[in-house]
Amino acid sequence: MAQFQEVSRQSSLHPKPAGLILQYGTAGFRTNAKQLDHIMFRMGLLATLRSKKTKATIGVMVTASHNPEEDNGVKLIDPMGEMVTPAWEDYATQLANAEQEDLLTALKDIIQKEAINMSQEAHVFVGKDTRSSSASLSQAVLDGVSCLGGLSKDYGLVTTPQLHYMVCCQNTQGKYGDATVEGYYKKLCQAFIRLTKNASNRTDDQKYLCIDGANGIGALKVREMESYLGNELQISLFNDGNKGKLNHQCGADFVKVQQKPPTGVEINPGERCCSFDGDADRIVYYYTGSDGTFHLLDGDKIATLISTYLKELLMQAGLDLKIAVVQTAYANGSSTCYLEDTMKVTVCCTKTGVKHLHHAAQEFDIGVYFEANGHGTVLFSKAAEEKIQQQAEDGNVSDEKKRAALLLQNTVSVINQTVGDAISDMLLIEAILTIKGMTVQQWDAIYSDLPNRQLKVKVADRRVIDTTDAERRAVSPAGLQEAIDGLVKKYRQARSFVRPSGTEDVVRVYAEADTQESADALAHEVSLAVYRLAGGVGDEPKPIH
Ligand code: 16G
Ligand code: MG
Repeated sequence: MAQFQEVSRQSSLHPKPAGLILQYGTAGFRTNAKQLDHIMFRMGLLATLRSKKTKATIGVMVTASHNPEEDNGVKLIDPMGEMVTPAWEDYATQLANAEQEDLLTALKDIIQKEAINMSQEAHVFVGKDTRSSSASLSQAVLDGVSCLGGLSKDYGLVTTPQLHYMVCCQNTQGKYGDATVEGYYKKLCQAFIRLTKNASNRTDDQKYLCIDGANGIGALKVREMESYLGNELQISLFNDGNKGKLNHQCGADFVKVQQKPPTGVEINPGERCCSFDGDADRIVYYYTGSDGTFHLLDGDKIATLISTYLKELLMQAGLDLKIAVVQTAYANGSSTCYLEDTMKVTVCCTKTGVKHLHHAAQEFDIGVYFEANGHGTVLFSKAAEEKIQQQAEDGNVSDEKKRAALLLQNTVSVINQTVGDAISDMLLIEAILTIKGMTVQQWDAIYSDLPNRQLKVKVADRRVIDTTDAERRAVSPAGLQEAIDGLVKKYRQARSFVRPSGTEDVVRVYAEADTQESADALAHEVSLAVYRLAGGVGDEPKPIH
């Protein structure tokens, strides 16, 4: 077939370095940009097959999120804007690792296994972040698509969640919105303005927000969006990419892991600030106290704020919809207690990685999912959306119920349900704080985080660690879980778990306890146990000072 000849011809222009093996990780391929040209070309091929198979538009996003500028990566997006289904992650890995001369065989193998009709049309949306390597890498994706006769639309510079949104809009024939960046801004900003415009006593102070754009795509897109917001939000944008380096000492991951403010941002005590990550699918908030202390409001605090707000509105609207919060093992123990004991909402715990949380959240009328690192969104079932709409339009309900239902309706519109979205989450959080007349300090005071510590341990082969119970318990190597249990018992309100990272060649260790000293000591002792029982390499972990 001519298509296969074209693949052979073009693939020699995107050759795979012999012997290089890469895995489709938690969120796609991610490594030094120099190793990725063949991967991108091949993901263009795979996206085209996926499109033929699903008879729908597929997305390919070129980004390495919060990784350093030198890295890059690729994420595949399925028809409803969700992350690609796990079976196809395996195909992605197979195709990526086929040696140059075996590429056609690997491709034909997928076509045969999935019984793909090669004469079916294919459509692929492509987007990229601001990395210097992204331009040529996204061209490699486009080359892959055209080889197999697929039609592509290049959105150029967009955030990851914007591309997810476009794919969903396209495949729902515009029901979710217009598949344009302008359509995205209009939908979100109009909903935001409707949510905030009637809020009483809103002061200029409350409209003011300081954003750390991580020197990435999120900064560019916030600038683009500003004109759609009118005067409803006054943004000071820092780390907009004009001078600083992408993700370097800034961005959501830096702030969350280091538990300190990013560089390049002028923060006055008490001011509300937020940080995006490098592809704007994560957000964390923070402020500093007048004594200089740093206060982080992470994904758990965000989930708590959103679910409290939604629960109140549901009650006011007289709607009986089941709301649940989905977290991972990294969720601060205080947040889980607060949600279960005080708020009385269902809490589920899944494995790390957005696809797991997203999947679990789909089981409820309203599923609020957030990772502690700030990735998350809210999913509304179709039935829930319909009930909300009915209540908003029903002529016979009380004014109070109607008002609440209208707020819910606009809340649905401000949310990007396809994936966690820093811009959409930010608008939602700003709207909630406005409607509730709440300061960032009051939000922070809903519960107090337990002190915690995250460490990483290098081992010869991190696959020796196997976990169960949503990664909260280790089943191998032998003796490790018993050792952790013994250590946890020494501290108060303590909890600890270990898991192999899905994005880095390390084992991650998490510990929390009643004081920072205890959390630090526990994390260190558990790291030592991992080092000894799971084949640690290099120097033994040192205590934290
Ligand atoms: C990826 C995941 C994120 C997860 C992180 C864990 C997506 C879009 N991103 O960044 O959800 O928290 O990996 O990394 O799924 P780790 O396995 O190295 O700890
Ligand atoms: Mg990201």
